[in-house]
Amino acid sequence: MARGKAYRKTEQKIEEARRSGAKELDLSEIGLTELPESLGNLTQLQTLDLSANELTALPEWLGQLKQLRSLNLSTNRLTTLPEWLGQLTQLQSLDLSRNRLTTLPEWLGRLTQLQELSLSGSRLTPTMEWLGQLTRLQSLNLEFNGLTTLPESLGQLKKLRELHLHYNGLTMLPEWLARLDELRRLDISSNPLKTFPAVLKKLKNLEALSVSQNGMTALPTWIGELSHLRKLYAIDNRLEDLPSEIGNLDNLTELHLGGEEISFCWSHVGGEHGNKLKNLPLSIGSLENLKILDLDDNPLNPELAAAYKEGLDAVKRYLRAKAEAQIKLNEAKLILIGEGEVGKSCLLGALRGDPWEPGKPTTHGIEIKPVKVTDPATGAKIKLNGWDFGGQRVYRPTHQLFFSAPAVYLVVWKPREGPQQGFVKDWIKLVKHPRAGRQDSRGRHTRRPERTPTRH
Ligand SMILES: Nc1nc2c(ncn2[C@@H]2O[C@H](COP(=O)(O)OP(=O)(O)OP(=O)(O)O)[C@@H](O)[C@H]2O)c(=O)[nH]1
Ligand SMILES: [Mg+2]
Repeated sequence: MARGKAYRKTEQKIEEARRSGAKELDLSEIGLTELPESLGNLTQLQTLDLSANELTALPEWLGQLKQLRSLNLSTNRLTTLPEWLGQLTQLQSLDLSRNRLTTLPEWLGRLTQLQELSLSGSRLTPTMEWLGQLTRLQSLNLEFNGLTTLPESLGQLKKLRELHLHYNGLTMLPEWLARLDELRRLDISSNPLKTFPAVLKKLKNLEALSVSQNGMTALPTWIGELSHLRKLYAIDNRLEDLPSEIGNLDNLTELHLGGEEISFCWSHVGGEHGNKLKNLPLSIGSLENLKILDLDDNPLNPELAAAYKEGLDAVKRYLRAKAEAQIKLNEAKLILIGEGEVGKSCLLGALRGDPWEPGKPTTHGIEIKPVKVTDPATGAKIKLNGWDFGGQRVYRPTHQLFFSAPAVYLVVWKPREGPQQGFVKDWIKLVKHPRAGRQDSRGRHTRRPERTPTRH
């Protein structure tokens, strides 16, 4: 009989542990319905794993194992917890998840040495004041409990570093959660939160965060302030855009926005996938520590989709290239042209705010001097590089070579003598067709179509 076999196998394991004086014993996944009494003699045991069996009750004599530091009772069929469990005050780790418990007794609050407690799938109620007594807790698992609010006593667990709230009914996170400022890992995936909880802004030490499967349409810009964040999971939401501030998360190694991994504990189990991202903020291209970027199941634009297919480096390259193309230099070329002695150099000096210089000498070749101006619409500072050409005819053929660049062209003439005398039309023609009629190096006339400069 299968049950008899499991029982005998267990007895053997117990006997081995007795002989070797083992401090740890793994009796998980054996199909046990009852425990051999010989287990009660292993008083030296510090770690006992009874998970994934079919136990419906725990025998009284198990309470003799007073040295136990870690007890795993998860995935059994326990309906009640015996009171002697409250006497195992050395316990640092207790896993009661996935049983058939209807209530959790208050005396669990006596286990004040506990650092790790798992109550996943335990039909919890939000009124569990005894939780607040477990002030040494560093990790608390409350997944799969249908909680619509959190027990306020949680706010007293100042040492908590890890909190698992996956698959509950939370529509908001309370403000008092900010007291848990030691929190490093927080899993609030698979809740109906809808919006990114504001209280997270205060949890500055967060290193791993999952907000997957919450029906969120946006991530806040202040997410960039959670500077310790290394892993961020936001899959299966309705995100259409990401804030560019995500690029401030220098420590980010993993960003999950797509398919499989819901959080640092859970993978996908059916339902809707992905988000609605078409683009990514260009700032993501500068996240040097990023090693995993999951964008599966998003309607990415064709360019980004192609880069994503190639891998993370290609995505980063694509984003960086796009960012470079968008850098604004706020510089422009200002080219002053016109006949000799019409006042080009003096005009450039006046634009620069230089003092008036009587009897200014003629310009030989080109002089380049900057002019600083402010855009009246945006207040942006713009640097104009003023190119002041000598107007004498002898310089003209060489100057024309510069007339193909995009620039602001300023044709100067003496108003008293009029535009005709200043050959204004000819100068404009020269700017429009800089190389028309020019001779090539062999002395032939060339009339090739040229790139037209930007004219203003
Ligand atoms: N009265 C008057 N004289 C000016 C004005 N602007 C320039 N001048 C004089 O005109 C002369 C030529 O001025 P420039 O600014 O050197 O002329 P330019 O066009 O740069 O001359 P090139 O460099 O030879 O092509 C100088 O002697 C200036 O003093 C003006 O607005 N009014
Ligand atoms: Mg001059």
